[in-house]
Amino acid sequence: MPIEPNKFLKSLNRRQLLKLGLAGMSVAGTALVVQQLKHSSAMSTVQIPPIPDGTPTYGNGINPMQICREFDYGTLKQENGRTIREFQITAQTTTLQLNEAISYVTWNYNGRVPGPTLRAREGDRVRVVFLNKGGHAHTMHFHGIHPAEVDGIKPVQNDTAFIYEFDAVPYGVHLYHCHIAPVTRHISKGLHGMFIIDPKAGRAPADEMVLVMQGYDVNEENKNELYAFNGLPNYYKQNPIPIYQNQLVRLYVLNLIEFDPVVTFHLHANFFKLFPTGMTLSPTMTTDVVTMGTAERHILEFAYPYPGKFMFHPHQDAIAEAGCMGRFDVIPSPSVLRS
Ligand SMILES: [Cu+2]
Repeated sequence: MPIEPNKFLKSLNRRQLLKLGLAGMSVAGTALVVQQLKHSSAMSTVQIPPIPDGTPTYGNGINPMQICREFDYGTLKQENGRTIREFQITAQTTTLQLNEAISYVTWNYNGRVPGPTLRAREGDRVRVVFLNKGGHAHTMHFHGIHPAEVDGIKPVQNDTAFIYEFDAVPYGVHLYHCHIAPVTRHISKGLHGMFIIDPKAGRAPADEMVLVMQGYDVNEENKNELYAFNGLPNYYKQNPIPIYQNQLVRLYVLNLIEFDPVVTFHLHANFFKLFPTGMTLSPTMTTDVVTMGTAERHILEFAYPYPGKFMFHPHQDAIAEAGCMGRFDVIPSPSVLRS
């Protein structure tokens, strides 16, 4: 059974916290990092840079710098010898400030776009308690293998609830989204998120991160005017994500851009190993650009040998210029962390 974050934290002394890169971080930030690390077998080898001071939060409290490394492992229960992961999801309607000029009414899960990154281990039983407070009929349709009655196409009316329960198979990077017609509208207004199923044996320790690509059809003309990684246009362009030089980064990348049939994901000044749909334990290719249709998702692994700021973006450059643009800030590991 995985270690609960708070118990695990209390068991660490200051030196161990320093090795994890956690000393000096807020309790909330620390808990997130430990949640992220608790599946890895050699946690102390991964260092996570602290969130830079002054990193802004916009809109309805979404902080992309925080949610890129945030994973929801649910509440663990044991029933009949099986591990159950129970997740609580509420559909809501909230306004999000997309930039200085545009505020936009989103339909979302748990008040954020994208919804929480749900994470389970292969073979767990997943139970999602879905409450619809969104004001419209919505659903949760998961990608994966499950019975028809929990496929998430039957409308859940406003002010009602539904429980989706199924086995977490197969391992990989998956997703969930609302499946009420027009699905383009329900997804692009924000009802989507990532669903990661870890392989039983886990993966090598890495600085793990989620990037969900999304388009905003602000004018409701079935065409996107703005694009974003993790909800807010240009956020990571203005606030580069700090990563450590020479440390393995594992990106979970999902394309949920409606109305544009395909985008690529391109990484500057580097190459990445590609694990298609996260369904392999060995990479199938090494490249610096991967083409992704809507709902396609992959694991990308890389490390940066040189410090500095490096862009990532779709190479449909009009889409990048309309907000789907970010940067990594590659920084040397502080010497205190090397011991
Ligand atoms: Cu919906």
